[in-house]
Amino acid sequence: MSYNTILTNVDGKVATITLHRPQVLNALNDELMDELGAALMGFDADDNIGCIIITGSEKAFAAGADVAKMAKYNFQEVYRHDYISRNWEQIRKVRKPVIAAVSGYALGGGCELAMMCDMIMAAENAKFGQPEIKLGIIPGAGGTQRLPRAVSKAKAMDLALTGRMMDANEAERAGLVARIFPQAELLNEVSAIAKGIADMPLLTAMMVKESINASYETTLSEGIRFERRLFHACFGTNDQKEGMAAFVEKRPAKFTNS
Ligand code: DAK
Repeated sequence: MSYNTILTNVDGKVATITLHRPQVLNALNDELMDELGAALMGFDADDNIGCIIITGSEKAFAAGADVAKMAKYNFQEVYRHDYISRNWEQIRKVRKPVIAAVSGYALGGGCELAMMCDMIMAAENAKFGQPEIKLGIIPGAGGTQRLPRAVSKAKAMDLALTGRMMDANEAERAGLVARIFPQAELLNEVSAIAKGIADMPLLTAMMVKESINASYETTLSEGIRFERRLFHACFGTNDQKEGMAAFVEKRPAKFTNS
């Protein structure tokens, strides 16, 4: 499949999607979000893929939604057509692990897209922010909801009300970023992490993702009940039998994703 605004690459069981609108720092427009959604759905459905990486360029993961496009919209249009909700939500349907590998700017919708992934790995030059207030809008793709859950109310208010950027170290300290790597090594390092995840039993990885994501939507006791049910379900998989037999027999496990 060929795309205009993204590049895709498959290496073993790892699929990498590179946002590719270099002339506008990967500003996110309708076409890009449609293509990203299509690629994600395709890799999620592909039994040969175990983990997906979304990345951008050295200078920008994505500098936000395309402001030049947005500038012309009015309330009637965005409300009537439910502006960009349609294609921005696709990533939430992906059941396999998705890693954001962020180098450079992840601003506005770019930061929100990174936060929709299951974890963010950052290069030392990464910069995160929700500068929408400077444009007269509020974050519109989950920034006011996911950011406080990731970094605390105080820091989310600080970022969204001042529009300032936070660097990779601050983002890691605050809990937004899982790990930081030198810029030149980011993709290699994240690919190795993704390969490790893709080599895990897929159904179990999907259950881990589903269960952790459920913790954002439920009470503690309901979340633990949900976790317990999935934990019990693990014992119905061949990979639980294989994983534990391999441990007991002191040999590497051969998972079959079944
Ligand atoms: N949109 C369109 N073009 C952009 C862009 C953007 N977000 N960001 C950068 N560009 C373009 C610049 O206009 C410039 O184009 P030319 O002048 O070369 O034609 C080119 O990319 C290079 O940018 P700069 O010359 O500005 O590069 P600098 O290194 O000087 O500065 C910068 C980099 C990232 C600090 C600066 O470009 C910047 O401040 N960019 C805008 C950042 C921003 O405000 N982002 C938030 C946008 S609002 C929703 C979903 C999403 C959203 C809302 C709703 N729903 C699902 C409902 C999201 C909203 C947003 O993201």
